[in-house]
Amino acid sequence: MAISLSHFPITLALLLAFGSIVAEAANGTVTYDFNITWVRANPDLAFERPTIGINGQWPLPIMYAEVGDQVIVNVDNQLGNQTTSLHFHGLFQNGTTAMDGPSQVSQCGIPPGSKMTYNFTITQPGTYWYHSHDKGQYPDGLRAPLIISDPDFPYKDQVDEEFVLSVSDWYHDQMQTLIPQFINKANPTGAEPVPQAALLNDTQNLTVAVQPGKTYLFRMVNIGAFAGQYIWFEGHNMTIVEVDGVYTDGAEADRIYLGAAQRCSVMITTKNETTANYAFVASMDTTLFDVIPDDLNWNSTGWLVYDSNKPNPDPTILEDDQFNEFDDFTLIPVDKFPLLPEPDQTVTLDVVMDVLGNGKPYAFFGDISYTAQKVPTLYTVMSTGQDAMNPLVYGDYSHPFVLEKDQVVEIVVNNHDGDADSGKHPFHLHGHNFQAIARSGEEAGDFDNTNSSQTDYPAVPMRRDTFVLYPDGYIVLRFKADNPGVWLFHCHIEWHVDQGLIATMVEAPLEIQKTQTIPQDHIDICKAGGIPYAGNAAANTVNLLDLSGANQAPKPLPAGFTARGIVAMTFSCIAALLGLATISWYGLADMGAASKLEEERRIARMNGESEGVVSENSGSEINTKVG
Ligand SMILES: *[C@@H]1O[C@H](CO)[C@@H](O)[C@H](O)[C@H]1NC(C)=O
Ligand SMILES: *[C@@H]1O[C@H](CO)[C@@H](O)[C@H](O)[C@H]1NC(C)=O
Ligand SMILES: *[C@@H]1O[C@H](CO)[C@@H](O)[C@H](O)[C@H]1NC(C)=O
Ligand SMILES: *[C@@H]1O[C@H](CO)[C@@H](O)[C@H](O)[C@H]1NC(C)=O
Ligand SMILES: *[C@@H]1O[C@H](CO)[C@@H](O)[C@H](O)[C@H]1NC(C)=O
Ligand SMILES: *[C@@H]1O[C@H](CO)[C@@H](O)[C@H](O)[C@H]1NC(C)=O
Ligand SMILES: *[C@@H]1O[C@H](CO)[C@@H](O)[C@H](O)[C@H]1NC(C)=O
Ligand SMILES: *[C@@H]1O[C@H](CO)[C@@H](O)[C@H](O)[C@H]1NC(C)=O
Ligand SMILES: *[C@@H]1O[C@H](CO)[C@@H](O)[C@H](O)[C@H]1NC(C)=O
Ligand SMILES: *[C@@H]1O[C@H](CO)[C@@H](O)[C@H](O)[C@H]1NC(C)=O
Ligand SMILES: *[C@@H]1O[C@H](CO)[C@@H](O)[C@H](O)[C@H]1NC(C)=O
Ligand SMILES: [Cu+2]
Repeated sequence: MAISLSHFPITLALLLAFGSIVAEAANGTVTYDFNITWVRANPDLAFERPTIGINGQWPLPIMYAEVGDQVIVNVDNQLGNQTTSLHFHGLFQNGTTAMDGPSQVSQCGIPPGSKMTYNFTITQPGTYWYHSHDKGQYPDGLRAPLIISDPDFPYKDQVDEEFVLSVSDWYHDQMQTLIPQFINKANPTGAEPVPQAALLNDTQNLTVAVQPGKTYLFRMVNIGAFAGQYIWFEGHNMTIVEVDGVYTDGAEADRIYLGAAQRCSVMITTKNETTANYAFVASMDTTLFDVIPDDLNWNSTGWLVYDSNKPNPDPTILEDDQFNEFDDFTLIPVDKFPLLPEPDQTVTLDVVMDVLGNGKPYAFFGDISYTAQKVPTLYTVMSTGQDAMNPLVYGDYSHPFVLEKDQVVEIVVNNHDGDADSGKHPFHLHGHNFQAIARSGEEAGDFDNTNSSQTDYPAVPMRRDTFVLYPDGYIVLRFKADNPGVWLFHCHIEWHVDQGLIATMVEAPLEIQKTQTIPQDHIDICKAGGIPYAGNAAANTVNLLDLSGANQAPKPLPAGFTARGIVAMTFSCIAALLGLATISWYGLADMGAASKLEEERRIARMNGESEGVVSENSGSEINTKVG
């Protein structure tokens, strides 16, 4: 990492003396040179594994900038065997949608040996993170916090010092191994791989030296792949002051929940005496796991150390009912931005988990499982003229919604994920934060908008960019389409991204054409990777409404076979083959070659055809399915 010298002293001074100096507006340039390579890491001291590092290091550097800065990130992909890309989670990329990061959406994946530059202006303060947005890659280590400091932070007079604190789940296997085992005929129920450990700041047993009688700001970020985490500090309450970059009126909580990708900044005031040290805990939400392995410790402990000569006590074992449930829906933004008016366009998305005709488990909005297209969606916008307003050109399986400039858009998500034990989903929108105007509890059924009116919603709704949907319930979100760009809406559980739980918002495409350009180095990486960068989703540049050859999800189950039936059949077949009593992902290796072949034949017979469309493109879901 190299930070340009002109800017470094300002950032450093701010970090060291947060809140105690008056800084002038920065308007500097912050440059990061990121050489992305494989390194080895063992953060839970249980297993050393290849991990994706930057400039030979892991944990990765935290990115810092200030509101008004120009940020330049020069990425050099030296992984050798995988493409990559970087997404700056939560940044609106207003006017720079090409810098948003998801591969096959706003860029081509950066091939090994290639370089690409991200260049954008910082307009938002707060707590963010950056991560790979390519082929389910970030849980291999390519994720870290991104902090935007703000001379006008509303609580600056109350804060003495600040800490960044990441929480994460951690896997011992690599994603390229886990994804094909997960999206596999041997796993028809779609049981997600269970992580091996929970990490606090990419380690465990973290000690944080604190002084008595001071107020600390903890910027907490869940950079994990899957698990939501409960976080609490023994003997200390938290005052929430920011979620996902949105400052909130101070709200007291004794425990918070951070879904994957969510952020929360809290103020903690230390005690006046140094007679004891206090444990704090990040505890993975085990209701997401289909099985809890016997040897899994789903808690990670740290300590507020008042006196390093005193012992660090074990955390007290607590039950859920010993906490006051804090509901982020009740937060109020400091800016008091009012409820948006009735929507001009409503997008209703039903979350469904099901097997397709190839016997493998997928995730759907309605009946569409997102499938990456041949041409990145943004490049289709740029090369289709007036037809860019026609959703057809983006391919059905990118699940596109074309939004008109400045429309008020409402997204309703109903949770039909049948598995009552695993139905929580943290939904994330790129390019915006949204007003969270309704969220039901569990088992509420679908949202009924036939009789809703503005008065049913908070006058000043909470805003954030990632919001948790509960099992068999709904969420209702609103935003104004005032940021021309191509923005994904997806669940932030990386397994569900891999399974296709994604829709694409194509916002004001004609405006993008008029006001934005694609830098030459972005086009060059497409050329290097042999990826088409013009035309409709099927790379047809002549007949833009001819989508033949566009990538599709595997075919559905043949008529006459219900998903439940095939799951039961596949299940009993596998159970018989492997002698398993219950299907569980944990410890279940891929099937042996012989049984695999038999299984494939059997499903092919049911389909009355050979294997699905997926293999047509590349022979692997990893390349075709994952956005
Ligand atoms: C990037 O890292 C690789 C592996 O450590 C090294 O061989 C290469 O020289 C580095 N490149 C740059 C530009 O630092
Ligand atoms: C400098 O940054 C401030 C925000 O800190 C912004 O309001 C202003 O427009 C920026 N000026 C330029 C020239 O970019
Ligand atoms: C890529 O390289 C890493 C580091 O050498 C290795 O562990 C991994 O298995 C490779 N992955 C693939 C898909 O080849
Ligand atoms: C970044 O973008 C700005 C604004 O478009 C431009 O002036 C600048 O030259 C770019 N810098 C790099 C390194 O690409
Ligand atoms: C977490 O790690 C970062 C980067 O090393 C460090 O700046 C920060 O202070 C750590 N947080 C805590 C609570 O120790
Ligand atoms: C943290 O402490 C536990 C309990 O002593 C130990 O099992 C674990 O290996 C430690 N982890 C790290 C990373 O130090
Ligand atoms: C935390 O807040 C609760 C509820 O307001 C209060 O009962 C408790 O005493 C507080 N604990 C501390 C350590 O301040
Ligand atoms: C700590 O001391 C300060 C200053 O004397 C006082 O205002 C505050 O109430 C004390 N805090 C606690 C928790 O006793
Ligand atoms: C994790 O912490 C919770 C809350 O204290 C406790 O109920 C649970 O037993 C702990 N789990 C393990 C494996 O220690
Ligand atoms: C609107 O629907 C809800 C849920 O079905 C129902 O409880 C409520 O009475 C309805 N309100 C009106 C005004 O019809
Ligand atoms: C994007 O910038 C435009 C023009 O400055 C502004 O009107 C709009 O509110 C911005 N949108 C977002 C999401 O920041
Ligand atoms: Cu999900």
